[in-house]
Amino acid sequence: MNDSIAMTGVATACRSCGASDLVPFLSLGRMPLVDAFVREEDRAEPDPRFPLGVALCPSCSLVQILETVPPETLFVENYHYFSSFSDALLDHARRNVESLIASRGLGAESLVIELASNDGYLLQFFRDRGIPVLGIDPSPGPAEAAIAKGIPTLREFFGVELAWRLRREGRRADVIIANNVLAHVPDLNGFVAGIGILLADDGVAAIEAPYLKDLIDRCEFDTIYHEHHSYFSVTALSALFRRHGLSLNRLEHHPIHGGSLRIFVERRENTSPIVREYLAREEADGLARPAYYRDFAARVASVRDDLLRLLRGIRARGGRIAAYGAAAKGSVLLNYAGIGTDLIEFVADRNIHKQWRYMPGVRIPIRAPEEILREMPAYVLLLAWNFKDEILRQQAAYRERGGRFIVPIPRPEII
Ligand code: JHZ
Repeated sequence: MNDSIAMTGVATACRSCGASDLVPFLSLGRMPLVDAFVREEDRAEPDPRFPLGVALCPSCSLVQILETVPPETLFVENYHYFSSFSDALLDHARRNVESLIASRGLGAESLVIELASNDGYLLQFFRDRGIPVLGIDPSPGPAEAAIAKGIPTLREFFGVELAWRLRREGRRADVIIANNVLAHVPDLNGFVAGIGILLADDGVAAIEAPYLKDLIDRCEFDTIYHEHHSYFSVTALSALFRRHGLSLNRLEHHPIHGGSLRIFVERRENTSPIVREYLAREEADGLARPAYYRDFAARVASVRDDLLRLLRGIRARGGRIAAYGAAAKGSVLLNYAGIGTDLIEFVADRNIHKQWRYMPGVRIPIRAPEEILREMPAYVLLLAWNFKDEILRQQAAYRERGGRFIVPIPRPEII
């Protein structure tokens, strides 16, 4: 990878409704690509960096980043995220599948299509119940892992063109699943139009996306990076789907990834009271108004300052510090705060595709989680704070021996 990657552009209009009065409210500076984990042989090469600024569209309430890095750069050349490394995520996926099978009466005649199916972490549960599936994912590593598991997977980006091709082949989905992908598509309207084309007349799309209100209220600023073009309220989602003849009929609010919405979208309008409640609450809270976001940048800066003070204090007293979770959000936190090997010795991660690489930008080495017990640093900074319960359980021996975790978000805290 070199420095010559071109951005496809800097936004001047909302990527959902097209309004041109975007209101910027946070800049995280020039950020490397957060999933571009650096190989040993590339260590001397500088990371390409891109401006990372966030803005609100007051017309439709979509929050969005202003710079667009080409999807091929993000998801084909530099993507090492495999969903199957988190037990909590697998469990969340299994429960989602069971509830869809029951509520939709799915069987051997049905077709479930997942957009951004990654390594088949979710479709495997449908397949195990004899329900035909098709995965779509452009990332080579995860898509090949899915195919190796026997999950039919198209290694492609999804949009109107692919949706029409499948439909012409006679394939329409009874259920479309799209988890943590809506935020990732630069052409939001093309993607949603594709869902409209591919969905059977009485089908449902079950879509998960991190909830904007949780991000702002809990200061989860490290989930803002170039892979995530959009940050959704229910208001923004409802307007987006309506534009393409689809109705957001039902929603669930889950704790996964720091707070996510699971929305259920169908052709026929049948809006449930909970959707109306969320829309009314967002209106009352002012999620579409710039005032809601006014103090966010100051809160983000104070998390950074408190964390740096804490880490530097530990180092000044001779304490050793490691980190857990070579997460994309970890790359944001470390780079934004300028935390390098002077403060953190290594980052532990279970994902074998990330181990023995380096965190982008700050170049902290990534090792297996077993290193924590072997090295016994006094503190471990929990970069994957969204999997706190699972990771603390797994690291019980480290804590029993006196090791402490630092949870950075929503405010730095030692536990
Ligand atoms: P995790 C990813 O963000 C990328 P990231 C992506 N862009 C997206 O949208 C969000 O997910 C939703 C490791 N781990 O899931 C696995 C352990 O080592 O918070 C991961 O490398 N041991 C698609 O990267 C990292 O931590 C464990 O026990 O911020 C977690 O990354 C567990 C639970 C995880 O997502």
